[in-house]
Amino acid sequence: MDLTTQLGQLRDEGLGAIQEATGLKQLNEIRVHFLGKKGPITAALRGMKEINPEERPRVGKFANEVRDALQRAIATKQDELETAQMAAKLEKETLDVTLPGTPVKTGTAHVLQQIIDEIEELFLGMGYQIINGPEVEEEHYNFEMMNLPKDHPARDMQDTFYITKDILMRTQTSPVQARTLEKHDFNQGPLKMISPGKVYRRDTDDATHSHQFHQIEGLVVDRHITMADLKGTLQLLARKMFGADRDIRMRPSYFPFTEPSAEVDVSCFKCDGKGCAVCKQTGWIEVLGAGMVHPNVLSMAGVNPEEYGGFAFGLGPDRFAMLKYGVDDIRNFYLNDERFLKQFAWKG
Ligand code: FA5
Repeated sequence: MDLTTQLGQLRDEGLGAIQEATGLKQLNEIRVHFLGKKGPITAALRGMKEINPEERPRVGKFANEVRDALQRAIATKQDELETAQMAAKLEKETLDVTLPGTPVKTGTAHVLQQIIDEIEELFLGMGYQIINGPEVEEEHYNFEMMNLPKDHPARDMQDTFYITKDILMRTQTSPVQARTLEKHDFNQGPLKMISPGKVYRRDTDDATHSHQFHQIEGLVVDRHITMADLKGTLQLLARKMFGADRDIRMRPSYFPFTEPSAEVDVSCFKCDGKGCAVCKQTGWIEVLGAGMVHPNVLSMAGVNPEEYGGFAFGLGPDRFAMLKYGVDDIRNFYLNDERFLKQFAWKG
């Protein structure tokens, strides 16, 4: 068989195979088979030297035409197969954009965070700064700098978890007072701050006690601060949190870091002071501790108590939330039970 006939046969065979190919892999095999280095067309071309030199240009041209025809057919088929493959894929992956989506569960601020936010907002409005302190605290700041020297009996009321002999989980937010006083430059103006955060005590958990709870510390230090300033500030706080008609009263108390010290009660919002189960028939509910900053606390932090004085208070947002929303067990705040938490979602 002469070379031209052989090439013609290869072309027909190749075109037939290409036509029938059903996949890209198969098409590639066909390409390699017919056009590859070891394929029949390359072999046929190698046989050119055997033919008559006059015939060579014609046969050579024909060989090129055969190769081009096969290449074109392969390219066309490849396009066709790829389009079909894409169409099949799209068909399989069709999305129905009108189907309803899976509802996204949105969270809300925890009820305790809501209380903290409300109190922060009130004090920010009065020009206070919000200052955070460490939860893992030095005994030095938690006790000594708060005028509770080693072996002071009042330490017993605030036993806690010790990390080392000198480092503990803070029992109160009061150490932030000392840390802030040490740094404050009174030439820049008075110090007005609140400090919210978690505190820890070795209390046995019950309906009103948790071994981890929250406090918000308040501290104002300047010249000429009086107990009337403290009372006015706490009155505002009580009214913001428990209603515009609330009153407060201050009973003498003791804290090592304030002198004089007071327990602060708010008139019962349930019975308006007449006496009910919430206020245990007294008309008043105890909500926080407060007092005038003890001169020792000032001088230990490098502030001259002859020149400066101030007030401080410490409240438990957990107890505020219990009172405000009638929650009868503090442990509910820490159980992460959605049925409980969702009741406060309307605010978050
Ligand atoms: C203090 O911790 C003082 N540092 C507060 C203070 C600051 C007084 C500045 C004066 C000046 P006390 O131990 O009473 O005080 O705690 C303050 C508040 O924390 C309490 O009124 C109560 O609301 C809350 N609290 C105390 N112990 C617990 C507990 N185990 N679980 C939940 N709340 C608690």
